[in-house]
Amino acid sequence: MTKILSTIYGFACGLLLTGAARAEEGGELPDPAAGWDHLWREIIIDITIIGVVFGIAAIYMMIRYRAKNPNDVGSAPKLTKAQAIAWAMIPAAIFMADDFFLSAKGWTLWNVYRRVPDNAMEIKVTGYQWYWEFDYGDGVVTNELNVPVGQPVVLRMTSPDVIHSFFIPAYRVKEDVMPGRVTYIWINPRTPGTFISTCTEYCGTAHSGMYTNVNALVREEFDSWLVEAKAEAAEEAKG
Ligand SMILES: [Cu+2]
Repeated sequence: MTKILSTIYGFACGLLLTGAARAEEGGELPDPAAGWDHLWREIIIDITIIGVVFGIAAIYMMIRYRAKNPNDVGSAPKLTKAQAIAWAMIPAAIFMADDFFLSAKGWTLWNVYRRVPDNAMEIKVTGYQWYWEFDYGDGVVTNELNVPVGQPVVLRMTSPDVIHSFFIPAYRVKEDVMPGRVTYIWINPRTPGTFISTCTEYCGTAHSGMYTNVNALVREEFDSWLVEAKAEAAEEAKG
């Protein structure tokens, strides 16, 4: 039995150490999406190991201490008070340590999500029943979101009608978009491509149609698009 306990303890220590070592990696600009994936994998690994250890212990005890005939009343050795407390507290402490460790990493990641990099480009997002509008300034407004690769982008979001929620699964970001308030998310597009964004707060009849593309364009492509769009907007403004 002490062997099982020490094995569990060994697993927990191993998790703490590898987790701490990995947390020090990185540097440059944080990538919320990568951080999210990392934490997700870590939680899955943790609960799998803990589940397997406990599953094995449970099966072992079911077989080892099963009733051999219907009149069996069992004859477990009495535990002293200290032993009973230790058996309850030590495994609980191991789990709690892992839980605290994971929540600490969760808070660290949350700080990454909430701290917008200084060099972030701002795009205003408005959620309407039932479409999205993206405002890049100087009269440039689109219904698909264009972002440059390699540049952090902060989305400042609001709505004139009801509560929506802006979700870009590929970037692991989601935030409510509502009247009378400006909420924000920031993303760090790393690879060119077309991704989906969608409304994830039921907002009326055509809610399910309230999705659009997120186009991550290479820098030069984005810049020339924006220059052109600004020129067009200026032309229109002149009438
Ligand atoms: Cu909506």
